Amino acid sequence: MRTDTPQTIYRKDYAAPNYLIDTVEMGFDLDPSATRVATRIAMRRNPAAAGRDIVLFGEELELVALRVNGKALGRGDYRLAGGVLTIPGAPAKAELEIETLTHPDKNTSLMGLYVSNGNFFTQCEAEGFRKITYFPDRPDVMAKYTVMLRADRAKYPVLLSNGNLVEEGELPDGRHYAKWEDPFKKPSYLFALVAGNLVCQEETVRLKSGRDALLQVWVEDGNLDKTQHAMDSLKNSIDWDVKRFGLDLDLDRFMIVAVGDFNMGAMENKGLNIFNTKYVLANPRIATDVDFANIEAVVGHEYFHNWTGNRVTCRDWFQLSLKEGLTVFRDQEFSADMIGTDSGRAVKRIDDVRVLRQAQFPEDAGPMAHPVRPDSYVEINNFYTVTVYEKGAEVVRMYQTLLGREGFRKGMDLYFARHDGQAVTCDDFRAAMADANKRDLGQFERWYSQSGTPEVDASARYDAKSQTLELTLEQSCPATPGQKKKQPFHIPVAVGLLDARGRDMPLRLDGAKGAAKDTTLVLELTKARQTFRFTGVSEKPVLSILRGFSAPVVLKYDYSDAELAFLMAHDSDPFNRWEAGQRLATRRLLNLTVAVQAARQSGHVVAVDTVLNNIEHDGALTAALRATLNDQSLDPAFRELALTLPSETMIAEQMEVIDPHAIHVARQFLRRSLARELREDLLAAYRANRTPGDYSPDAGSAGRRALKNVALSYLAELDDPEVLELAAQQDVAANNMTDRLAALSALVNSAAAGKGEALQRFYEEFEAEALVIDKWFTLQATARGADVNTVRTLAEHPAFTLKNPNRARSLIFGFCNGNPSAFHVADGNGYSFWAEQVIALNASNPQVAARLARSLDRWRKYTPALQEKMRLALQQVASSPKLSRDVSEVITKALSN
Ligand code: B3K
Ligand code: ZN
Repeated sequence: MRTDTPQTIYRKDYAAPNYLIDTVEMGFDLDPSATRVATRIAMRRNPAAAGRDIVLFGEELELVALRVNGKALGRGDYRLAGGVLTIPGAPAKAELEIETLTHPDKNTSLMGLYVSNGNFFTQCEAEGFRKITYFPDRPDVMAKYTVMLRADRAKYPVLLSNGNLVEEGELPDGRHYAKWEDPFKKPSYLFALVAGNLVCQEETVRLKSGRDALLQVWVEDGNLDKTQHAMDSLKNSIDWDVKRFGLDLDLDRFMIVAVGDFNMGAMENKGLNIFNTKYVLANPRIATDVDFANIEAVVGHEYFHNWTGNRVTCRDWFQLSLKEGLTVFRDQEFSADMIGTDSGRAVKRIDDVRVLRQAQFPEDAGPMAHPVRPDSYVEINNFYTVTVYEKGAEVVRMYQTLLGREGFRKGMDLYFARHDGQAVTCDDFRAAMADANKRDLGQFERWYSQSGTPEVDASARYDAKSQTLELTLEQSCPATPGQKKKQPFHIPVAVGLLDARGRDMPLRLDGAKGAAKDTTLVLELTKARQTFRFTGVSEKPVLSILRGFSAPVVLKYDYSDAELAFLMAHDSDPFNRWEAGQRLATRRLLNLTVAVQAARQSGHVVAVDTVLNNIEHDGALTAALRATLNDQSLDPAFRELALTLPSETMIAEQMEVIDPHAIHVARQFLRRSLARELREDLLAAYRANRTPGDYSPDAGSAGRRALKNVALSYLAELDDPEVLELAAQQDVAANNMTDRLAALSALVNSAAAGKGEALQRFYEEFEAEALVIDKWFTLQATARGADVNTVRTLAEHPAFTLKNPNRARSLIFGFCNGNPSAFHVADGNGYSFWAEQVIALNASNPQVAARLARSLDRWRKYTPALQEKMRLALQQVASSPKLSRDVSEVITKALSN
């Protein structure tokens, strides 16, 4: 446990490494209780560096021996303090030999070398390599690695590391060895080893270059019936990267290994990707449509890192979005292309924007707000955030929006031509985009340096006489920690105009040459306020602004309800078509929330429902949703999204002061009234979208299931016997996890008598499937009626453990982040529970603890009574002993910003 006073690291302090490395040779004698690691590093002084010392990082290591050019160093020859080992006065060329001991079975942080279910795994990004050996563990030190693994053959028959297997054989005492060589130089964070009792599905594929590559998916025995989808996704990723970006696999062998204990989703180690089982294992029995889609996305993401991250890596961790934002953008495009259809692409886009708004906008508005390229950090693991990833991906997407697909590709080509094999910065990427397209992207830099979500206020004036439309766009950005004032961003705003019949009008900007032909124009907003004049606008149009969500901003425009319903029915841009419905629903939900609060305040004893039932009925929303639900020309997946109301978190972010309970009551009320009014339409959609026959996870079938199941979830609000019978039947008859879970969820969230038995049956059937039991915990933690006591009881269940990150997330995060009204219960019990869990996790796994710690980020936005209780809980964590750097940073920032 690191308990030293946390230090802040600043981007401006970057200095090149004193020494560069050519080769690294490592020998591992693997043993769960004490693994000996012998490392030989060929170093030479970096002519570009100012300092002369050899600087190595190490954590939780026993140093056994240290030699420079064959000479053993004594305690007087080096300094060791605060995890930094410094060797002064070293020669310009140094062969460094280091022997260390680590204790993998005691490693509960899951960083460095650790044991999961008896097998060895590593996780080195960001700074885990220093838990294996002393090393210049920073991404701008790239080297070629040769790795020798030795272990007991019976217990650890499989020995894997990066690159190619060059030798293997027997050793005395039932041990064996395998030697691996990685032909590419890489930073230490991409090092990996796996040793254990594993089996694999493998396939040889012919690459574009004509070479053959061996693809393998490694899992524990008994899981080979769950690897096909990951293998297919990998092959599709390889093909896609060649087609879209001309990037081929550069290795003879590419491995994916699944592990049950993992802090995040997956890791792109060169040639040896290590994955959370959640993003590998799938078959219809255990995985939902969403799981199948996520596996495709994550397999793609890690594979795409091979070029964007591994061949070209980050100079320092402040540049993390250089590889993450870009690779998320690439995986988003991959998933969209895999669906293929325009409407499928739109559905994917809506999904991605939903994640951004649900998680990144609040981050940008909270105490942990940071630019896409942060200026400082205490613990880098805290900066693997939705801002660096998802907002980072939006920033990359904006290049494509501004430069066009071809221009973007030219920029990518130049980026690789210039920087292959290097560790570079976000500025280098931007320069490649600018130079390849001969564009000035100077102002675009602000997307990297300024935090906060910009707001764009739009207003329009139509002049019938001159047939012109003036669209004025005004941008601003709220203050964020450390950044009071912001400079204007370079914002691409895609705009369309609809005529009275809902058709796109051809667009022409004042002064533009040629006839109007495009129906969407990308306006470039670069000033604080700008007016764009459209000419030849023959009638007063309805505006469709920010089509496709062309920039990660909040768009304010004074739409009338009628205009929104019109856009929802007609906009040719599917994103804005969906968006119009969301705006309408948000408006309604906010009004209802205020009504709930008013009813409570007036001290009425009448049920809030009675009050809500009396407030003016909103026909516009119901009618628009009915029309969408019944519009057979629309993709079922799109209709499902249109029917899904903004989440409670999303509504909360729209409020000046968050009142989670009122939001919950309002949203439930609206769901129930919609279910009542649309009952017959929902039943019809339910029946029409069944997917009989063998299960297939393709987007079309998944979309039909999604629509059918959202219909079921609405209908279950009615608690009527006919509907509950449908759910019960589906629960018994389902041939796939998507339908099974949807049925169970409908039952559990209703007043159905048999829900207890259904839950029990589900548990018994899937007891041996950890990933399904995770779903079982989440379902109950987020169920209507679940409270702190429900979760405390579940935490006592024999299947629950805080030590497994997936399990901890399923129940604890499920409740704290996924059940806002129960978590924010007035007595503050949710917060006490949270504090206990953060403190418990802090002792075993700081990274996971710090994620949970962020559940109270937005505490200052809540009602005063809740705020006070949250502050106490935060202080309780702050004052607990032995706080990790990870948790301490999050809590300190929450309390101070
Ligand atoms: N690069 C890893 C994330 C590592 C997280 C370290 N705390 C996975 C990914 O983004 O592909
Ligand atoms: Zn990534």
